[in-house]
Amino acid sequence: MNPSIPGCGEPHPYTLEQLGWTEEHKEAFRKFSGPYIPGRVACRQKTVWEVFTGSGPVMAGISGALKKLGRFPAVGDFVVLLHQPEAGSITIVAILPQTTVFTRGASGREGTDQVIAANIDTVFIVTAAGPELNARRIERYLAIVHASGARPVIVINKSDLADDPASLTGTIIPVSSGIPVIPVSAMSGEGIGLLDPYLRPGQTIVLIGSSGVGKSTLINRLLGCETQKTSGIREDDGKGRHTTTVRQLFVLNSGALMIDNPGIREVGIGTASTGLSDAFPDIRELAERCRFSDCRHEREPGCAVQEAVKAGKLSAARLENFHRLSRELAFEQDKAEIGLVRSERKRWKGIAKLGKEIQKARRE
Ligand SMILES: Nc1nc2c(ncn2[C@@H]2O[C@H](COP(=O)(O)OP(=O)(O)OP(=O)(O)O)[C@@H](O)[C@H]2O)c(=O)[nH]1
Ligand SMILES: [Mg+2]
Repeated sequence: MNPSIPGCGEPHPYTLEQLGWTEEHKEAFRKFSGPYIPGRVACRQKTVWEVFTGSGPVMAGISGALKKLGRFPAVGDFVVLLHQPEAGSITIVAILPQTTVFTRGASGREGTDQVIAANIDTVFIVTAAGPELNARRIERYLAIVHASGARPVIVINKSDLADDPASLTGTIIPVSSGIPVIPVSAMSGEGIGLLDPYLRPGQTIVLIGSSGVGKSTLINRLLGCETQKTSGIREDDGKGRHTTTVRQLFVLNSGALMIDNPGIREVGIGTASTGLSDAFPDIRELAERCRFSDCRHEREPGCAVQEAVKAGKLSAARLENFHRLSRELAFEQDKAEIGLVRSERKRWKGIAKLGKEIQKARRE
């Protein structure tokens, strides 16, 4: 038991700096004075948020104004709390500006990406030895992580299951474009030290990856205790079988902050085209030599990308995945645009209605 860790004993208060609070946050918070206190969202349970403040964790709801705006704080967000001891309530009234926003990719009905976590420095894309190890899946993850602004790191877990652990990186390095690829065993602890450079105090890391790759086992290893449930027996949420069902932020022994996630079954590509371009820098570079600047690298004459495939310099499967993700991106962008038009139309209808009411009131 480590009593300084929530879940391993009594939760201790962390200073705001230990929670990743920077000069920028301090500056943004300056306009709030009086009964307001800052904190960082550690967990969300439907309509209640667990927030770590400088004097310990609190449970809070959100203000009606935030609800109306559809602004729901994400795990990792720095928020402003209104503490009213006489009413016995603590309410989140504002979300401080986010440095990075990591989204699920697929946009919702209103065309907005679903936020997984905010203010993330590094994303550990966790995969595992065995059939899970798949270059195409990693390309997809890289595209969404690049779009978030956070730094990606690829972690291949369960290296203890591989006959030749060194060979694990061989499948992934060709698609990683210089991104670190680190084989580890969360179970035995092998290779865990290689993650140290990313686990500095105040740094925030989010774990993403399919269910069962060992994200929670990795958290437990880094916490030094069995806080997160990891058993092979899983709760069925109707969409798949996940052991972890809520997103949660932990403070590690190293001082880094780490967010565990329920396994992601399907990640959408999102709406930012920069992510796709950054995940395929080889194609981006080749495309500069295509005859046509708007070449789609399909059947166009003078296509340097197709030529590279023919010459065996670029894998056909990689190009095929690039095409698949590009189509998805175009679809998501269209959906987002339609969502924007819809919400704009709704806004104008509201303004028109208000105008009519004002005119009517003037006549009366
Ligand atoms: N052999 C081996 N098994 C591991 C390792 N890490 C995790 N496991 C096992 O893999 C199973 C799944 O681990 P979890 O940590 O629950 O996986 P998860 O990614 O958190 O899964 P979800 O919460 O469903 O997303 C458990 O039975 C773990 O004991 C490892 O390094 N080696
Ligand atoms: Mg888990």
